[in-house]
Amino acid sequence: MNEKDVINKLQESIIDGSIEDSIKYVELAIDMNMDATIILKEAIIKGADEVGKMYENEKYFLADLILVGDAINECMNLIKPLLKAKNEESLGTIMIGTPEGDIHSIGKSLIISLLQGQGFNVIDLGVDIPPSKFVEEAKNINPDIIAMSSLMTVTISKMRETVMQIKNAGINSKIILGGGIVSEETCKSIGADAWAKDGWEGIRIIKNMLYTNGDD
Ligand code: B12
Repeated sequence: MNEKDVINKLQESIIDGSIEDSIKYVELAIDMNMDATIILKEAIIKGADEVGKMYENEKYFLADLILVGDAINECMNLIKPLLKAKNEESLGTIMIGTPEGDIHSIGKSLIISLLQGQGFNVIDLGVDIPPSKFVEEAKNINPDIIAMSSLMTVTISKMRETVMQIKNAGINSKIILGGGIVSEETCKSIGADAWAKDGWEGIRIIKNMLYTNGDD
């Protein structure tokens, strides 16, 4: 089997929600010394996107999505160590969470792996996080950036409330949003500093927010 076959097989296993096969092909890709970013982009994210379309076309239902979510999380656990940055010094601290009302976690796991891979220290608050918890943790952690990941329209008002509470508490961390429902318009209406349409754009924007001469 060549690299392309392994990527295709991994993508298929994710779409099928087969945890056993997903693990088998991720392990094979790792044994073949494939680049972790390629495994992530070409197999895992493409598989997740495909499943999203199938759900929207009513070919998949919630139970299927739960299996897919578990398969993706298992794969992420295996490739996370390979994404770890080689440099010991942290590029900065990012605190991230999914706002109250939303339990989607796959995109958050992906952006966390990408950020850790670049050398950021990431503190994950988890999912369904109320505004007060963001504020409380930001006071303890003093992060350079506060990030929110959301896929549900109903959480827009919660994100707006979170941003307001963060600012009212005098916390100066920059705020970035990501996830399926975020756009330029929502970012402005929520009052955040930035937003990103995908994980890689997010990394570029975060670097630019922290270092004026960041990678472009
Ligand atoms: C998988 C999934 C689930 C799984 C989640 C499993 C898990 N562990 O996460 C389960 C089955 C649990 C689920 C539940 C529900 N879901 Co759902 N789900 C999806 C689905 C199919 C895929 C989401 C996904 O993981 N995409 C893949 C990841 C990689 O994409 P991503 O999150 O966008 O992340 C990328 C970028 O956005 C970016 N990113 C993400 N976060 C951040 C953060 C920052 C800071 C940055 C910079 C970047 C960044 O990085 C990633 C890589 O590029 C979507 C459909 C879709 N097309 O998106 C529906 C979808 C999100 N779900 C939806 C709904 C309605 C629900 C339920 C309410 C269903 C129900 N009837 O119960 C519940 C929600 C319960 C709740 N309170 O949250 C709707 C939301 C509609 C809306 N706009 O409000 C969607 C859009 C489906 C639809 N079309 O109706 N779901």
